[in-house]
Amino acid sequence: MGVVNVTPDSFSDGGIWYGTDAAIGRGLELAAQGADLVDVGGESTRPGAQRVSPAEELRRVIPVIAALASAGVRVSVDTMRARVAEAAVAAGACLVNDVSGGLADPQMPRVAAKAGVAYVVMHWRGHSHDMMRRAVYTDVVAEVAAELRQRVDTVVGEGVDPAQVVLDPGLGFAKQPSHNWALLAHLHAVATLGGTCPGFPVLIGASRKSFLGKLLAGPDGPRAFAGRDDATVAVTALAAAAGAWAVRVHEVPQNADAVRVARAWGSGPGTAPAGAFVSTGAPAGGDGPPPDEAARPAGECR
Ligand code: PMM
Repeated sequence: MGVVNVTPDSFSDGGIWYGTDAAIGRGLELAAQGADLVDVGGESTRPGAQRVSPAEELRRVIPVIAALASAGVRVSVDTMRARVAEAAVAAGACLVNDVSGGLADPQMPRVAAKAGVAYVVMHWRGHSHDMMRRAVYTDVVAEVAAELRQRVDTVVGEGVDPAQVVLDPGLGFAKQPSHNWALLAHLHAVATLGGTCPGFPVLIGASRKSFLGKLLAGPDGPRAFAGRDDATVAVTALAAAAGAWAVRVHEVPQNADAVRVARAWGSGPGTAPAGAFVSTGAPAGGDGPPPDEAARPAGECR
């Protein structure tokens, strides 16, 4: 999943793809580079970010989504607003990526259900302006799994087909670096909602995030965004080998290569296949292969 932030203020690429034409061009480029999905967002979620109006968000994303979809690109919309998701699906989006997992806008699950598209339910504890004060956990893996479980139950209760649900641990969203690393090391627990169900597809968004900058810090402080792409690729390879369904990244070619390496690594005799707990390679609800038997939806978890 390649990222196109049509924003002036996203944390690592804010402003670069802000204009409609620049954003369309970037989306086409990411697709040509091998992105299976292009994720278009019009609202920054970096720590401390303030919200934009619905009208401004629509103005930013809809022409980009319409142009990409009509060019044959599979597009997801990164939004917390039902109204934006609805317009995005009408413009051709095939996945709703809701970083709030339906918490920010109570209409969102119903819109996703009605649209019948894949729906990313990310772990989230509140809006960006003060989310880091909510980064308090005793057992981050168990708590994230339990909170995701509640969200899945809610969205399924609102009519979302469990087979369309993709989970995301929400790296950096009300998470300190140690929380992100713990979640990455326990993707199976995220996928299975703490072992309470066979497993959902999992999306990972680590690309260029500040926990990577802190890991790679030198005497002058955290590594700058531009120097975090190799570490992003390392996370991609490890996440893909652990079975992640997709990774959300700013730079596609090297991450697509890492996914290929992980697949090959798991394909030899006597090895567990990459994607041991989730399907890989095609969006849920898309026209790719159905989820593995292991990746059964929440409806069968009870
Ligand atoms: N991270 C960002 C934005 N959208 N969506 C999902 N599903 N998961 C993420 O981790 C995620 C996201 C923030 O990163 P950006 O500012 O580089 O887009």
